[in-house]
Amino acid sequence: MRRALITGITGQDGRHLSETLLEKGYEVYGLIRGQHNPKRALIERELPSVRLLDGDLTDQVSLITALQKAQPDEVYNLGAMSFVTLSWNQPELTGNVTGLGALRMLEAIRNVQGGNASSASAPGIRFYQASSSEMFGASEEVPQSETTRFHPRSPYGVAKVFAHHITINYRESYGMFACSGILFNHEGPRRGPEFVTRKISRAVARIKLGLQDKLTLGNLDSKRDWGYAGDYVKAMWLMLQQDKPDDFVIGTGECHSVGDFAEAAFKHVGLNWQDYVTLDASLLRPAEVDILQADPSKAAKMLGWTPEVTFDGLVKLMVDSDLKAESHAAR
Ligand code: GDR
Repeated sequence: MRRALITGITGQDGRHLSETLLEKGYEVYGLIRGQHNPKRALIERELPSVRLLDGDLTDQVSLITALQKAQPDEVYNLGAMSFVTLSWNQPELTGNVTGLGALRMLEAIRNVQGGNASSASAPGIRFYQASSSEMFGASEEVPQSETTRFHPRSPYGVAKVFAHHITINYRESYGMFACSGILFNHEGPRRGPEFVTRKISRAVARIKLGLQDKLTLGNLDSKRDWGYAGDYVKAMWLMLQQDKPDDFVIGTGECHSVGDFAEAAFKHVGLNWQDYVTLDASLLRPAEVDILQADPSKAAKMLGWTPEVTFDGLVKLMVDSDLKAESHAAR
């Protein structure tokens, strides 16, 4: 039985990836942080066969211990301080967790393998790094591919660039099977309510049910390539099944503005978004990323990966899920 260790197990992607790997027959271990982590109970309820190990990306000994306990064939580093807005308030924490966290895990892998990345008899642990389209930031090129130059616009984006390059560096320095997936925004009902798509879908459901009057947003003009998280975790797994480690852009190739998302979400419940959306300048970011659109042709060609859920399908999935959840909560 193959074994995988996932950091960021309690996040949206950690939960989707666990399900995908469990379906494939993996034994799944998840690193969980903190004594009173409220998400521990969620994982125990939703994914009872996942084995939780205490650890933290800022504590290298805990990573080594987790690797020794899990003895994984594959490590998926999804753990990060992942909310771009918060990264301006806590830039040092962001650098430590999102940037140096990847380095600590790579070093921990080297440590448990006795300093060797791999040998013919011990092929070594395969490592996946969750890189992000935020690394492209203000890049001049649209759409963005694996060869597009990075110009990150937030402490989060800068930290992800470090993690991305250190992953490549460990591959080149030590021959590690280390891959980066440059994932564009991926959403779904499990997305945290601080991110714009879920903020919108939740508000639309609550407005429709009479539980809320208005939705306050920041920049309506920024454009993102939004896909479904359930599709994207499959690409992570595919990357680690290839003959050679490599980096891949993962996205739909389509992009829409925040305003487009709001319009489609309100339309799905028969409402006009302009009657409900108000703007708040305090939600604008110190530096914005105007447009992200993926060129996922390398992933299509080499991994055979294409997304299944369309933009409209994603909006409906999220709004319908929130309508169900909010109507239960209102009872
Ligand atoms: P992003 O996602 O920063 O792209 O990073 P987010 O959903 O937070 O923002 C997308 C765009 O929407 C605009 N926006 C708002 N954003 C939020 N959160 N709240 C608002 O009220 C609001 N109004 C407008 C933002 O300015 C921005 O332009 C996500 C994260 O998951 C990262 O961790 C990941 O790496 C990238 O996607 C790919």
